[in-house]
Amino acid sequence: MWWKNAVVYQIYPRSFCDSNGDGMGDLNGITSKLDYLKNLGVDVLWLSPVYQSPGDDNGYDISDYRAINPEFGTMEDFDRMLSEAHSRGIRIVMDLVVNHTSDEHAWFCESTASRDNPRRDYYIWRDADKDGNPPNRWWSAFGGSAWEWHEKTGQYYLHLFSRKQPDLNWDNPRLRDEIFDMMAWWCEKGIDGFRMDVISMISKPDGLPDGRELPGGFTEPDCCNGPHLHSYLREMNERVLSRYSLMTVGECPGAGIEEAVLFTNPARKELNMVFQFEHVSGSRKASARYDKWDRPAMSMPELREVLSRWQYGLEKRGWNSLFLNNHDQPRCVSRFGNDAPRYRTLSAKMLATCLHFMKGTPYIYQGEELGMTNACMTDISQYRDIESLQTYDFLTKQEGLSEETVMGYLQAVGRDNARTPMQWDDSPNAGFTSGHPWIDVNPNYTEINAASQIDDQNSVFFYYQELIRLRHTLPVMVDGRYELLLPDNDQIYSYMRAGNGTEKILVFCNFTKDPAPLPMEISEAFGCGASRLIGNYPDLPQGKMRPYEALAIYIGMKGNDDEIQNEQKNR
Ligand code: TEU
Ligand code: CA
Repeated sequence: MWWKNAVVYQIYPRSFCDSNGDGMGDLNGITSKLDYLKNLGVDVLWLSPVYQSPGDDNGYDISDYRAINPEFGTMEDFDRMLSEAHSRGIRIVMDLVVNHTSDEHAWFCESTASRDNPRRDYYIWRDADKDGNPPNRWWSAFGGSAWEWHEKTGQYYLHLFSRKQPDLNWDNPRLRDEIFDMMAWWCEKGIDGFRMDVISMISKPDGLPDGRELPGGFTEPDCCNGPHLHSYLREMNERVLSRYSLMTVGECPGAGIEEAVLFTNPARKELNMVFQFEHVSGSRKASARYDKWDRPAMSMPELREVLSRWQYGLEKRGWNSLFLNNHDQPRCVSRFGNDAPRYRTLSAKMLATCLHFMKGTPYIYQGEELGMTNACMTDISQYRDIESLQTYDFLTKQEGLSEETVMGYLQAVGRDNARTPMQWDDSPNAGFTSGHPWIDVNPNYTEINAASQIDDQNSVFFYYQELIRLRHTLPVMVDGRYELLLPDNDQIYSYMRAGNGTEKILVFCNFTKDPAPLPMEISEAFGCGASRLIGNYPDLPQGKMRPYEALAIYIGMKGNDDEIQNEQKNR
């Protein structure tokens, strides 16, 4: 199971590297940066969608699964990128978006042609109720009703996301056949796995019942973990996944630990791992009328409770994905750390330490390895994400919230924060494009960019490189059992990874800008021959942990200690 030792790097292609000056990242841009990624040390690249798409949801609205969006290049460009990655020992995982297609997909064009078209029920159609209203009051994730009226055939169709993303009807075996054929087609091309977009939503609840009440008279579409979900995944595994050496990760909104075990328990032959969202959904200790937008940030003790529960929960029963960032989340150094210039590098390294020493497969989102921060977009015209734009309209126009309040929400947790161009160097547009970028470059690119970090031993890049190297060389970092330490400390998140024998790693992370009393476990460990694995200060803490200090120490068989210390000396 190669993916248990792997570190995955997520690329958002449109914002990664533009090779032809049209302001849009592309496949040849990715190919040109494979040596950078090899140097970082990552094993797998997960590409957000590059398939043919009108771009309503930046490619998560696919109109042809077997064609490359010309904005990103050609299928030849894709094949070259794939073989260049493989020649460097890097694997490629594609984003599989099969809960819905674009409304410009040929299947939907047929489905809307007539009520008796053979592909009509590839999608989810329902009659209006007696008053002409939708069959239920479900809310779409991007605002408004989850139902769109289709005049020509006189029915509503379901779209849990944008109206240009009609949901597929997975209860239709012929639809499943077409999906599995398409997946096999990509596997035959030699890709190494799939990240499966909102895969927990593909089986809709019988009768499509209204969920909990939401603002605007809508209700929650309770579509996660539906009645046939696991049988569809077992069918997918049997007919496609089991026939190739793949890594599969399901994006599973609504999945708790027990669902995650059902997805990832190897005996069940479904998926290798899942993305759960408890730790990136804001504090559960406060109510929020508008969910992620006005939900207060999670405190470290809350974050520690969630992450620890998942570490314990999947031990010997499944496998965790470890992430604090992706293309839908604000930048972790801004959300969980401190992006003020004085603390940005320190807190970025601290967060990386906290995440990477846990049990599971770590995911690095493009730019996270540089400590890239949230963008500061002050005008709604700078925003590109359909979720941001439709939320802005709903909250200002329907809910009457002030522009200032809503812009504050977007600046804090909007998805555009993750989608500003990768910052390569301090040349115009951060070296991302020689043209006009599709979205503004974060102005701090002059201070935060790859060129200034790849040779700097104190950079965030160098620190991630070392964390990845440690994961590739320390089996206890992959297999060791997780055990929480200092459970009541409200500044320091500390845990242990225990190997079979006496081997263990102790991790200490001060999540605050205030010094914290030095845990006695640190001095005790060094008292019995521990060695420093990595830390974000040049020397060991004396008497207290310093602002955002992170420290990982190794206690193991004597021989290994000497090896580790020699390695340290030689670096
Ligand atoms: O995201 C699913 C999802 O739940 C997101 O809506 C996310 O939770 C939300 O944006 C947080 O505010 C996947 C993709 O990652 C996302 O980019 C797509 O927009 C969405 O599915 C539809 O394909
Ligand atoms: Ca381009």
